[in-house]
Amino acid sequence: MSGETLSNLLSEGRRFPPPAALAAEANVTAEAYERAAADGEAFWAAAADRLDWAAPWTQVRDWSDPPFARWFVGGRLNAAYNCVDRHVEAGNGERVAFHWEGEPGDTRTLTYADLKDEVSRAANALLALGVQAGDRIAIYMPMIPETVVAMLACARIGAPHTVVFGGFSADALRGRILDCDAHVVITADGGYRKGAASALKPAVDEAVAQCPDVRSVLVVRRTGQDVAWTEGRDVWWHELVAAQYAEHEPEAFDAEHPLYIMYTSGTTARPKGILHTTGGYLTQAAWSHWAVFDVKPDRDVYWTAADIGWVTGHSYIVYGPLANGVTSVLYEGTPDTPHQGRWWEIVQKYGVTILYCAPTAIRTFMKWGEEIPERFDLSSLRLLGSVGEPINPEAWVWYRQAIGGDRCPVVDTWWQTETGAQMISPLPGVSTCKPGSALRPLPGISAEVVDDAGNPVPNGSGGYLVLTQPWPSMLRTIWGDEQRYIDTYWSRFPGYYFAGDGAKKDEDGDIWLLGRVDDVMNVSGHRISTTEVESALVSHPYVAEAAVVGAADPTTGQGIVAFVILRGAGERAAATAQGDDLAKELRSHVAKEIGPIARPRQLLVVAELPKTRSGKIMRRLLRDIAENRALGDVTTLTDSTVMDAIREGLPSGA
Ligand code: 6R9
Repeated sequence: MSGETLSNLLSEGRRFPPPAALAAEANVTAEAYERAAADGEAFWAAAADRLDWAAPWTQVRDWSDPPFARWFVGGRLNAAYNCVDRHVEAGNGERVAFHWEGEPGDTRTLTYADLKDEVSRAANALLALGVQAGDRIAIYMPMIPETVVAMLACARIGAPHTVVFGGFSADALRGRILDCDAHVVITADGGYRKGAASALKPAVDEAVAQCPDVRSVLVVRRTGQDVAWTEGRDVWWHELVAAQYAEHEPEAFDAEHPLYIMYTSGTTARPKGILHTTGGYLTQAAWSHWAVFDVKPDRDVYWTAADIGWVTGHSYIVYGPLANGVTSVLYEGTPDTPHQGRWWEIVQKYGVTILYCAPTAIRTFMKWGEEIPERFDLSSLRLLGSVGEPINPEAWVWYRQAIGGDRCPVVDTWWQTETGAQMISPLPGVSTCKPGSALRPLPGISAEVVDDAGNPVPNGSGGYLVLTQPWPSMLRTIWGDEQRYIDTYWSRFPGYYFAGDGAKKDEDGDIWLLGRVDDVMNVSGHRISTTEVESALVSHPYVAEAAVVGAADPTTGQGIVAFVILRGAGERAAATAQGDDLAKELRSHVAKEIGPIARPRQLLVVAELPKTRSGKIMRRLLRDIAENRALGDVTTLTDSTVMDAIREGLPSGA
């Protein structure tokens, strides 16, 4: 990826400076930003003061044995105490921690005082089940308050949790339970999704049947649906937890005590168990949440509209917001149940001020049309965030205008399961935003874009994103596989962490993420990122969402195949024009926007795209279709029927 890379994204010229009122009161001002960026380790030492430590640390970071880092050496703390008890002790027990909204419309409000009681009871319940510090616990739950309570109860007694997304199969769950050798599973009978009760317990039963070491399954009753019951192993949450004392004395653990394992898919079939520890993780989750979202705990109503089974839910539904003592919204269900305005109804109802979600959601809302959010009062919003994939400039601008009333800054935050917290992002009171760019590394973070040989590229060029210094919330290893940790992240560019993402620096040195490096196509020797072609397609008024893949081509090496979802205008045009004309127009539009080399060889209109739980398009499966192959592994798809629908809609021979 060098000078040959085409430069459509870099011609994006729109600029959005911070609103004056927000800048004047911002948690991080321009002056503080300059100072922080120059501070190095002292910056993180100050950030760690956001937490309550039971014993002080003696060294900020220990990088004497790279790539194995230790942060806040010798410090001791309890993550749950920091997220819950200390806010109650400070007199904020009556502050709402979560406004929870169930999909069917039932609601619950949990104050920090409520949360302290619930977490203490759940911690006592886990102790009653024989759990000890260091034991792993698997959590397979819907988006209900007990999920947060379960995670914090684990943290409170030093038992690392591994949350497995409720949409994953019994197979996926079993693999994770076995990999980290969890002996206890916390689950629910089911949860509500798309207007119906969706069972979870049967998948646990199926998974655990082949996990001989699982001795207890703690089950929350959410939907009331029938469940099979294994006496002696299964325990109802409402029986065991409710019977416990609401007092539990939190024990302080070493800063490097494991907090959780989050599995993420790699290039091979076996998922990687990303290990996060306590002090550094909580410091960076709390600091980034405070700085990037400019949260004011006494005023804001904060909402990360993501699943807790994704790292975004860990850092920005649970640990970051709670460490900061913020009021959050937690929503169980899907955005179009019972109607396509559900999110906006929730924003209006709770007066949400800060919203954080994924580009895929934003593009879906674009497809549904701005008339839907227009029906709701969204004037409480003051800041918007994006995470999970590169956000196309058109989607960014739509988000700012249709949702943010053209007054809310949009922060595009780049990070990974492995980084634990946000790494590259604008700061809303400081940065002039550019649609589609995550801009600069946050203070205390060192990122670079390098060429094949590991040398920094000049401004205006593209390459590979690397992190050149360790950071507090970095993964410590891959659970049970140190060699894989070294090989995957630290071997491609010695001394640097290789993120696996392509990126460009523009003329100002600002960073534009281009997607995973395996999402780069090679067409007649030209390297073209899928993100650039997708952004060109989404900039056409007919297109809501696009996924682009490179398919093997006998003459050009790879040919560009585009799958598009139409917006209302596009659907009307498709009804009047010949399908071929529409495809031709869109292909020409890409040629005009980027250059003739980027004109898709083939363009298919589809109703849905295959996505993972975190909203990432599974281009691998689309490539299978484009190359006429049998489908690869679909276990991480949120909805496996999507692939059948795409195949059925294909013109014969495609
Ligand atoms: C938090 C999360 C990590 C991968 C990452 C990159 C993509 C995330 C992005 C982004 C462009 C952003 N990604 N945020 N790409 N701009 N703002 O998503 O973690 O599920 O581990 O995915 O997601 O490709 O490498 P995870």
